[in-house]
Amino acid sequence: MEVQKYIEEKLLQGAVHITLIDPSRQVPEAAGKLAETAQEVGSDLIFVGGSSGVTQRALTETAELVKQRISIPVLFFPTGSESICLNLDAFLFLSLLNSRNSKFISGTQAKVASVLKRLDVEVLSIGYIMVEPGMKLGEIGEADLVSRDNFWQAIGYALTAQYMGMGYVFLEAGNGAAQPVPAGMIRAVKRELTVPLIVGGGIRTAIDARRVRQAGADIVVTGTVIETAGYRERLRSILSALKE
Ligand code: 1GP
Repeated sequence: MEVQKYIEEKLLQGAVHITLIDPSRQVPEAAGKLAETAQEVGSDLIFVGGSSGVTQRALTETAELVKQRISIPVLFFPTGSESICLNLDAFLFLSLLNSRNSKFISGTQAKVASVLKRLDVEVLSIGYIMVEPGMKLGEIGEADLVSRDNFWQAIGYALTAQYMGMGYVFLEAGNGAAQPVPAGMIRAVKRELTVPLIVGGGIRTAIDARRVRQAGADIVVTGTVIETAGYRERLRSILSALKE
């Protein structure tokens, strides 16, 4: 099934959860195991990517081992990496709308678009918006970060994504952020949108997940939590807060 259809169907049942696996944080076998746990506890999709220092080899091997061990869709998340992975279930076609560098808005995308077309890879178009603190992802993407209290700016970028025809809006606080995107901002953005809203960065506990979901996130991404001790139980409690 197409990934987009799969997500649409999942959204009809409630919140969607995505586990982000960073190939630079563990060996490929361990990444496969993490993905298996994520699927077991109820994650709906896996993103592979999200790191600056990942080698092409680590990325490819991780992607392969993750694919082998699970049946939920695996998507390539191309932020911050020069490496690329084309053989997954879909490719996140991200445009970092608040970057100061046009390379992250459409430049790199223009270089890979025809390859994706020729390989007939499914793409999901996403308006990616970096909110403070943005962390490493914000730095690499040369983002002009949306301040945490500037709801109007977040709404402006989110509607820009929607009016440009993008399928999803993604509010990102950054990998490893101390706190998620503020609930008030999520609520304000969600009120204006008709496309699904993805929220990621800094979501570590069931309380965070519930707050983000209740504010209006349709899709919630967590990464770091799977790299910490007791991750199975932590992820399980995040999932039950999201799916309750
Ligand atoms: C993916 O950056 C997030 O959108 C993941 O962030 O590692 O803080 O969960 P965490």
